[in-house]
Amino acid sequence: MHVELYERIWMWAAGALVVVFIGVVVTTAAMGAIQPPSHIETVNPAALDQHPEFAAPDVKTNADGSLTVAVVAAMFSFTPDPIEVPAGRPVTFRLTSSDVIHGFHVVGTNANAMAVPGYVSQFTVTFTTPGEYPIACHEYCGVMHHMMVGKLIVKAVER
Ligand SMILES: [Cu+2]
Repeated sequence: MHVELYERIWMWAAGALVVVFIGVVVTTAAMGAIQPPSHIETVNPAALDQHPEFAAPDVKTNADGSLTVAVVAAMFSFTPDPIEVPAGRPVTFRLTSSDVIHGFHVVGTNANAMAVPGYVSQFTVTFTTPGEYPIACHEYCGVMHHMMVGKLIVKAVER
């Protein structure tokens, strides 16, 4: 079968791009740079008030000194608010929403996730710099979206 030269060049170029893209995904995944959603945990958004963790979301200190923070986002606030954690310790956030999709971004840090009704979003971050950080909702969630701000207080650890 005869294939024009330019056609052949573009076919090989497209094939090479596919190989490069797959290589990038495999390499970064193998080196830990990609963390795809690994923990698909569902929750009934209509029954959060009876949920053992999300009925009264709060900051809990684990036996190893790390912390787990359950957060419920709802129009137009985060609970708990403010969230107080110590600096220098791993903090695992577990987020969900009771109504619509919200965002959860601790401004100035890489703590950033979506709070999706029906699902638990989990990520772990260690805050090293004490201070007060605003928590912004970054998914448009309704007329008062721009007022949906929480606060994270990172306390200096006493020595
Ligand atoms: Cu919002």
